[in-house]
Amino acid sequence: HAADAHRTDLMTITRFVLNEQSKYPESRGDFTILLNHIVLGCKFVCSAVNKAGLAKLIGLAGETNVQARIWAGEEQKKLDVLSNEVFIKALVSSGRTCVLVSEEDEEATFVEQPKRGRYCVVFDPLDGSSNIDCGVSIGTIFGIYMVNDSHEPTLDDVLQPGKNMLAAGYCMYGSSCTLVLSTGEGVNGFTLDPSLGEFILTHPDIKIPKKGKIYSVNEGNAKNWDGPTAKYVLISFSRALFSAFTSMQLPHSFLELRYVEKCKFPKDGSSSKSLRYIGSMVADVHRTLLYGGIFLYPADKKSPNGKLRVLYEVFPMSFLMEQAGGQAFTGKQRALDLVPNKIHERSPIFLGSYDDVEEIKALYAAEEKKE
Ligand code: P6P
Repeated sequence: HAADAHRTDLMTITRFVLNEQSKYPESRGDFTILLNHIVLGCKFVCSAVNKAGLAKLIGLAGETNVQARIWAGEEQKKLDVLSNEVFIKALVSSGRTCVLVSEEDEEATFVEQPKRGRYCVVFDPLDGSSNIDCGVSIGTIFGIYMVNDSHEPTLDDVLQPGKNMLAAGYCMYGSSCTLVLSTGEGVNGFTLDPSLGEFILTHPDIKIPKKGKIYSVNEGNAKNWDGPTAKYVLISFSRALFSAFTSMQLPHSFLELRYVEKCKFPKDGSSSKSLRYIGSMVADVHRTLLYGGIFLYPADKKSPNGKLRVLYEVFPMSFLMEQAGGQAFTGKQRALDLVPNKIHERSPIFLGSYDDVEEIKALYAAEEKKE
């Protein structure tokens, strides 16, 4: 009967959040309604992303029917534009939002009465969309703030530090559609069951391993990295070369003791890290969350603030990492303490397993001491 109970006791994302919200007697169910509209957007995008792949196939086969033509590209809006429209409409129609910030829109959207609610949502409707054509997983990333004063919402309601977020999550569109969410009480993963059209709890209480064996960074940017990152990743390369040709270990005093851990040659002789980099943040972060390790998008000479956006990439992923027992660092401070001045501001980010991020923090601290 236990197995049957498991099969018939469907823990959908709505039911899960209702259970969580029931701990707050004052909650009026608004958050659950808001979340349901975000979930609706994710279901639409999941379907559209899958069709886009299929439509390309149909398109290639010279299919002339209207539906295929729409999807194959002639009339099809770019998927990220389409996804953005769907999320904006879903969030406004929820009647629970007042300020919306999207990666796709230069300006914030202020929701007019009578549809105005208490929540501010910052989101990237389709992050990594350049990867659609090669079938790499992409995703929607979102964060939710409570408005300071629902009568006069302003940009200040979204220019808050990430630690003020009430909830954050992402939905990854890959071989399956997985929604990972935290409302501030841990991290849970839900997988879309297409036959039910429901997200079912499949990854309860996700905890990131304390230390991992994977580092995830675009090493192609290495020539432009600043000191600590380059040393963290590249100095080990010279050790590798030296050791390979001389079968000796370089004396650590030569390489400055502070650069203790290396991605490729940890000092303590433990196994080296592997490099895994997909170039789609949701996919790289999801693997880091489940397997452990560190994801880095450092500042570099070309982009002094890194590439990733604070509000709807750095903050939600940092929120999830902390909730799962990991941490997130900008090179200067805890990522969630950052106070953005502009809605599309960027920041360097190092996030993942607690111990791995500690290593990069030590490198930056050492660099600071030298200055
Ligand atoms: P790069 C995708 O374009 C994205 O915004 C993130 O999803 C991803 O982590 C990053 O950029 C990849 O950037 O410079 O390595 O191609």
